[in-house]
Amino acid sequence: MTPAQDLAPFVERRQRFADAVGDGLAVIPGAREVLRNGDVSYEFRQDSDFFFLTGFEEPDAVAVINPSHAKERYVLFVRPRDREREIWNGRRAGVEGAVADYGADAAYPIDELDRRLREYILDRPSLVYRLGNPAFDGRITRLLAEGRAARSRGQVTPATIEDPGPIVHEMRLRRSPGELARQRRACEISREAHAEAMRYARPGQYEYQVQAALEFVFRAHGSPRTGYPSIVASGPNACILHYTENRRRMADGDLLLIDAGCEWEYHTADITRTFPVNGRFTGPQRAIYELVLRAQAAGLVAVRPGHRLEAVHDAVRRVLTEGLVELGLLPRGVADSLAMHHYREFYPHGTSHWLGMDVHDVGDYRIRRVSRPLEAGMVLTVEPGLYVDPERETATFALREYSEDEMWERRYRLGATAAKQLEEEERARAGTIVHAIPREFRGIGVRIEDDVLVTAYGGEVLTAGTPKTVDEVERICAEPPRLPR
Ligand SMILES: [Mn+2]
Repeated sequence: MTPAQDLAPFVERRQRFADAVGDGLAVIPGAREVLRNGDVSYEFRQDSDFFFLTGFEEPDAVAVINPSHAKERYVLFVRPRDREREIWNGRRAGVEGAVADYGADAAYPIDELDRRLREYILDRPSLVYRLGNPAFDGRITRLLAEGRAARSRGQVTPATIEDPGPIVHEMRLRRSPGELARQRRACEISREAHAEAMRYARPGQYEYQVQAALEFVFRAHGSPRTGYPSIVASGPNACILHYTENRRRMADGDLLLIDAGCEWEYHTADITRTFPVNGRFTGPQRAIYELVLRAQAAGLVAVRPGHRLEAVHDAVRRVLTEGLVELGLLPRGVADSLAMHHYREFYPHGTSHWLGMDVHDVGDYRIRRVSRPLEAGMVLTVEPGLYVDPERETATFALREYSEDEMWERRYRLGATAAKQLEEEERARAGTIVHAIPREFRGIGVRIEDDVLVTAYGGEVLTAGTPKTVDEVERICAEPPRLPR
């Protein structure tokens, strides 16, 4: 089997990684197959860090990066060729392919891993391995314990374990031109799929039928899989943030919230659009929709190199709060509603996450506790939303100002459960105000999400062109679908 990809980017990434590993020994396990039922496994997808460094897509592989070794600086441990197993389960590169097609200095059958690692750790002061992998940690512990016997005979074995996560994740956070091209392709296909979903949906259909149309477009363009389970949430389901059952029958007058993106060569898109199933927003739907749209526009403007990530969230919640006050959804004025975080009743999630090989991609959001400045090459989402509980006639707001930063610190210090309990107590002590939720807004859930590249000049919306204004949305909803229904 010949890999379809160019090896150069992987060679370059491994070189940068090896520079950081220095005289240590890095062990990077790939993903393993997980049994689903009977003889069936869950669909396999390679671990993102492992793929980033190797380009190798098979299960049960381990990469060893050993920069100070005389010959075997990059070694792959893989499943060996096996005619019978390959007839049942598909082709394998084998040790030959790992060297010839993936650029390893040497390759061995995965069964030889423990024996070879025992040799490799000798005279290596540190082991670079990410603890927290339940299928692998025991092996590493055993290896180090056995290594002590070698120490007693005077040989050096690793005295420290270093986490490769921060090294690899900082590399993944800033997109190279090649990575960006993949990211753009995922966004492009996903844009087409969202547009078709808008054409396709109509009252009386089930959510899964729209999901099928959407994912047909992904697959027909050659995307191997979605980046995460598609959320196709109509009517009150839009108020369930990670709704993935997708089996409700859609009614006339419903909004449909779709949060879905496809993967393209290990990069994923993440787009959310909300549109009326019958093609026309009602007055209250439109009021909420346009408010979320204005908030998103404010968030997009705040994406600039040098601006902190939290500036995006600040811009979004200010606009949302102003609008919520104006629509009568909040009991107090804008300043109080922001200081008391009352908008959280309707906007309980954050505005952005990193986007890349994983939908919630790696990379720190804060550095030494301070929100991170954006840099050219980073990709993030901007995704404000408003969700009005379909069942609650009133909402209770605590009259208590607080800082979200302090709440995070506290959660870290006390643990989530104790922090939550303390927060409940404080809420109970503070006065509360019960506010009636205008009936016309109940059950409306809207989210609008785009993917944005930070450039030297500002934000470039990679998902631009996905219908978004009220006019654009209503126009495309009126078009006949391209897929049969
Ligand atoms: Mn998202």
